[in-house]
Amino acid sequence: MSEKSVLKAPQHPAYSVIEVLESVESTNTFAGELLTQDALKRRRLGELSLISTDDQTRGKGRLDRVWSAPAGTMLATSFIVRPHANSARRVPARSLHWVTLLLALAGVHTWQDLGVKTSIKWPNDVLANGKKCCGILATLVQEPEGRFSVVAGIGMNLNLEADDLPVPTATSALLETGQAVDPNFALQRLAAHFAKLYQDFATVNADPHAALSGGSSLLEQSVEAMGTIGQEVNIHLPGNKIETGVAVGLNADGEILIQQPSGTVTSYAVGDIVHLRPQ
Ligand code: BT5
Repeated sequence: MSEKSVLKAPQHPAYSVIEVLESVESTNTFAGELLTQDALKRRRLGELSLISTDDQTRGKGRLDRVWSAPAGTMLATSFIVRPHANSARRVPARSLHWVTLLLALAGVHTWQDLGVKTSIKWPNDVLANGKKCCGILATLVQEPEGRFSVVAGIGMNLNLEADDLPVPTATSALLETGQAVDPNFALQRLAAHFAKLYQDFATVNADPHAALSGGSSLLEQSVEAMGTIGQEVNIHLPGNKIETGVAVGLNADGEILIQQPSGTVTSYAVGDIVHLRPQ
């Protein structure tokens, strides 16, 4: 076994603050506190900052669920996005929900760099071979001065062995490729992909239909990377409701479109999707 590599702060000009922590309860909680507690620290965050660790001890999922992995096996990174810090661009508060998809796409590109083909499961998972290798949790935060920012966290399962998996539906880069991943390489790639996607999107004033510098729009890139589209799915809705249908697309608000057996197409902004026929 090679020696565990120490996580170091990557260099990237898009980020005002890049902080790598030896250990933290939750990078999302840490980032949220940076945004709300100290005006001086908050101003230093600029438009983009990131916090990362490979030892997260109380990781959060959605709806009070837990995100967990043994120390040293999973890269936990939170991006702090403050569009209002850059007066040259217009990313209105109502467009901030797109940050989840921007981060999911950055995750897919990073896994590609690691030699693993992945797809996005709407709204916030990245899957490899139908199993979850990344989870994403984005939160809208109102700063004390009134402006809205986003904390978007991603957990990447890099070097978990089969015995380390917290749930049987999880997988890791090590399990998919048989090769251990250098977390510094993964973090450097993730930071670069997210910065490029976010900056491209901000440059077109957060228009999901506008062509980004890669050629296609955010909507087109998301649909292309989304394994959910074309799948027969169950969508579990708040209040224990379940709808079944075929996921046929995303609308201009990033909501999933589900076609029910009757032919009616309904859009959903939230919900847990279960793919009924794993890819
Ligand atoms: C998520 O929630 O998948 C969001 C996970 C976000 C984690 C990142 S790490 C950096 C940042 N800081 C944080 O505190 N959080 C973010 P959800 O869709 O609710 O899925 C949670 C479910 O995924 C759990 O109930 C488990 O079933 C499963 N799970 C937990 N740990 C996992 C892991 N390491 N790999 C795969 N699945 C896992």
